[in-house]
Amino acid sequence: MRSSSGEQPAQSLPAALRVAYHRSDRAGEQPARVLAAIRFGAATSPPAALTIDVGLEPLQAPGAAATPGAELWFATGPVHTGQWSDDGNRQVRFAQDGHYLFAVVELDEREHGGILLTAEHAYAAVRQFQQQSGFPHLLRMWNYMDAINEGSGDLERYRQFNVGRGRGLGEVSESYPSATAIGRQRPNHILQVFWLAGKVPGQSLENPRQVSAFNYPRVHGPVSPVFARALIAPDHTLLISGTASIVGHHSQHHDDAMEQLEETVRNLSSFAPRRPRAGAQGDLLKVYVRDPELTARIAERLRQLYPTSDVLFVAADVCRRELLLEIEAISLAS
Ligand code: 3EB
Repeated sequence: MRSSSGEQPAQSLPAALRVAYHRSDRAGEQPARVLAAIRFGAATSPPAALTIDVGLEPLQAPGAAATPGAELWFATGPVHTGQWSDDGNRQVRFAQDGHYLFAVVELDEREHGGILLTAEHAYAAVRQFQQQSGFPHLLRMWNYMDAINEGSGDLERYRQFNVGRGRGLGEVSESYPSATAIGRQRPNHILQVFWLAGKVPGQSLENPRQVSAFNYPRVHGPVSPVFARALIAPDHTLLISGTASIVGHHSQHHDDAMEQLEETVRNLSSFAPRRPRAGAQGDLLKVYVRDPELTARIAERLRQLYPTSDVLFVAADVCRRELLLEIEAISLAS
């Protein structure tokens, strides 16, 4: 937080983020307090201050242990929860632990007049909430929506989402958070936006192999996606945005999932020098796959490449119709 009156802000080291995938066969093994549980499909999870049910189906990777069904963000201090509504009565649910805040806004497109206005209203709520939250710095955002590739040209729903997001968020005074935007395969009319914010800013990173999304040329839509390729959180955790087979701003290897995987891995590798010197813990990877049939081959290759990572697969549509998979990653600092 910026101090306007000149007093010294506290310089204590920001608390270390702790995140893990939860498997239902390990119920009862998580004694730590959970700030936020992000649950996929009909998965169960330990009690959490904030539970976010995401309508994306987890997929079983052959040979793996039980399918992880939830992503748990553990509390780093005493937890407070609340509900807040903006001037348009849009509800934000949140939980914070003194260091970090998790929050979610879920809007029904049928009540907001389509994806563009729904995104605009959701992001207006994000902006208003953030201004008064005490956790002003957006670190990581997820956007889940229906039928992301429906519509053609500038009317494609992902592009309309981008118009609404840009309008709702308005001018931002600092760099963008890392993010994911993904399509549900079973529609429920809900635009779901959830995010991690902090008291201290992160450091956003761009990928030298890719045009920054906020500088995409007009051909990808009237308003560019506003996110950073990655962000280093205050505790040095590396949060890599949804990453796909895009070089420059062009999709590569149309219709070849395994080649897209290799390109995506090269994109992820750009951030390898920025990985914190991790302890024993491996990275967390979340893989969004358009065709669940591809899970086994992708899982096998990822096991070769990242033997110590924990990988969660979900069935989902990627924001360009030719893209068959997308991967986001977390490299924990401790
Ligand atoms: C891309 O690189 C792929 O709109 O928030 C990845 C991560 C993608 C975040 C977003 C979109 C977003 O353009 C898509």
